[in-house]
Amino acid sequence: MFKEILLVFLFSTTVFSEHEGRIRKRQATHEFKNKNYYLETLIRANFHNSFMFCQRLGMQLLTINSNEEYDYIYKIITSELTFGWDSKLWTSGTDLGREGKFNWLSTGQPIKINKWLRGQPDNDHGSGEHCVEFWNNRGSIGLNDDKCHIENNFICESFK
Ligand SMILES: [Ca+2]
Ligand SMILES: [Ca+2]
Repeated sequence: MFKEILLVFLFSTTVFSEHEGRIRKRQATHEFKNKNYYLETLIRANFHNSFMFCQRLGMQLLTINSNEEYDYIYKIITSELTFGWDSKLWTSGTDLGREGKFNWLSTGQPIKINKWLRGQPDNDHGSGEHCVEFWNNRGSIGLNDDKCHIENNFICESFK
């Protein structure tokens, strides 16, 4: 019985991916309430490829559903990563469906938290930015809309 429980536990927290022809093990590195998180800090990908990468791990690109969860992710980024000036990390937030209306693509739910950096989202003054990232803008860290083709690190999540 214990062995079965252990196996279920291992299966639920360990994910595998195929990258450049090699299978690499991915381990969920953090947990908060009902979620596990995996921080992808080796690979940079555009918004869509980040989304698909998480799916291939059996996970989904990050959603943030409360200020509490935001604070937890913020703490990881600022205390455990080298997240210097102009560092960026994708979330699954996007307004591609309708300009100015931001949703989490992974769940289809509206973005309810208000953790935008000052002056954001700005859609790059109308020229078009539709994907949501964490951004270190000269020492201020928060959410920003950016061009979806930019290649960033990202965070995947799964539910326990
Ligand atoms: Ca936009
Ligand atoms: Ca912006």
